Amino acid sequence: DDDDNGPGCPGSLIVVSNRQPYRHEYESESEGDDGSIVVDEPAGGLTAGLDPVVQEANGTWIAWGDGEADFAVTDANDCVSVPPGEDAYTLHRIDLSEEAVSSYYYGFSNQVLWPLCHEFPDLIEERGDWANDFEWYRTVNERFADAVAEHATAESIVWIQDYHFGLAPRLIRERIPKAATIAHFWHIPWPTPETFAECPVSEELLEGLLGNDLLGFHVDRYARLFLECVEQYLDGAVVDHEEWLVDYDEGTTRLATAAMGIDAETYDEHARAVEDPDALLEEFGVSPEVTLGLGVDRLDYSKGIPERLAALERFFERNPDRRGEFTFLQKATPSRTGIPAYERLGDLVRSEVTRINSRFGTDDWQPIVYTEEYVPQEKLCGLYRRADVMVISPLLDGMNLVAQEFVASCVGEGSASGAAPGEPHGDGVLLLSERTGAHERLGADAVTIDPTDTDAFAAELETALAMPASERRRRMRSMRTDVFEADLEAWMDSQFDSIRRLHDPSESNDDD
Ligand code: ADQ
Repeated sequence: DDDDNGPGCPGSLIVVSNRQPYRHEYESESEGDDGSIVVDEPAGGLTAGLDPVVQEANGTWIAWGDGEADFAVTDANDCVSVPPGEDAYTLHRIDLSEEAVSSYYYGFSNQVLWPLCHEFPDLIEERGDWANDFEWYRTVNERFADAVAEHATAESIVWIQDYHFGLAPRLIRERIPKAATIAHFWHIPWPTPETFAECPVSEELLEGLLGNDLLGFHVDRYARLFLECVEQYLDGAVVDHEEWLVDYDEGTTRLATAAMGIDAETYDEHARAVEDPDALLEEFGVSPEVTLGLGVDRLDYSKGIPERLAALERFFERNPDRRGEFTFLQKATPSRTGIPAYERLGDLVRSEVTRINSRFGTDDWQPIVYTEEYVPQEKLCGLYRRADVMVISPLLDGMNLVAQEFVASCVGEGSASGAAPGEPHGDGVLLLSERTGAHERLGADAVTIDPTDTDAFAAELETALAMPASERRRRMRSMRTDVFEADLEAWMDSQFDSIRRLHDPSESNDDD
């Protein structure tokens, strides 16, 4: 790649995220080791994508330092140089007590803000003790802001990731030179004003976020909802709905949308490297003969997994000829375990799978094969490649990267290399919920579903399976063009462009 076109950061970069890019662990003693340290590298997604950018910028990354060996390898200031041996940038780890994690992360972040932004306000009430959670959330945001202040100069660009840091922008603003830039990307949806009324700390949250110079969302809709919420819930804020600007407390926050992408080439390459996708199926006990439906999600109530199971049941009711012929493989990763809503969801999903399988299953065929096993990325790409239909049915999802991963992995036969959308490609069909950010990008070529309309959902599954090969291929080619063009690097570039324009509005690319 040409350096000039890469996502170069226009300043000295300080990334703030909950998750850290490198995790140091003691090697397990069963391997006969006496405590030497091994390092987990960024596994995928955002951390893996940002890591080279921070390396190139010789920047700083501030994150929660989970992992047992973290503090054995950091200096007195909790900093360590990464990647190991290369020392390209500073990783500053924030050590959090168990109580802090339980309240800031499991409590306020994931039992107040997550359900709020995904339109499940009833779950906030279930948490009950949000006031204590919020105190910890503020404390942790302060500690991150203190850490930023240790590194920031007037040239710094502080780039904050996600909903774990809603208060941090203002706290950082109070602590660092005025000329430094603070930008933030909110990876999940923004709720409607009606739902936002259920936010127990609406004013403080909005004030916190308006400490940013730039606030990014995946799609325009979330940015507009944010502006509406500011207008309704924050006295003294002046909202410019045309220019997407908010003036508040002597500062101005600009909103921008940038739909996050994936490292499409890597998925394409992994998928091409799989020698025999059918053999993968056998590992899961699925006959290589079947027509394959696939679901891949974190076990989260926002992902619409029970709704998907209901649609599958309806599909098998209506299509007896598909019994024995079509199998749905659902890969689910337990997530945020211990939170009651997540435990209930896991129980419900497992019992529904069992019930549907006992209703339709035979000695040598199960309609749904469900696994919570860890599947490495290379194999996941093989499953995406083999899938005849990929089902993505969230009730609400900021973007949904799995949809893009499926498309990038949908490679065809007979091509050894060459990751590009036009290379021989497969003809899997994407069933995609209209309530995902990804739908704004892929909706025209995916088969659109409303996850709550069971009959229509089941009918769309039939449509997908009956679609002529030529149409499947045309749709896939078009989706691949989007996924390869608007990839992870383009997403970062777009953020950095927006930052450049904050300082010099003439540095504008194609404005929309
Ligand atoms: P998530 O809610 O985690 O992310 P998503 O974007 O689909 O949702 O997935 C994140 C990553 O996890 C993907 O790389 C995917 O491959 C991996 N993953 C998910 N389930 C898996 C499984 N069962 N096995 C293996 N890997 C799995 C949040 C927001 C999204 C937004 C992203 C990025 O909720 O809307 O797209 O952040 O902004």
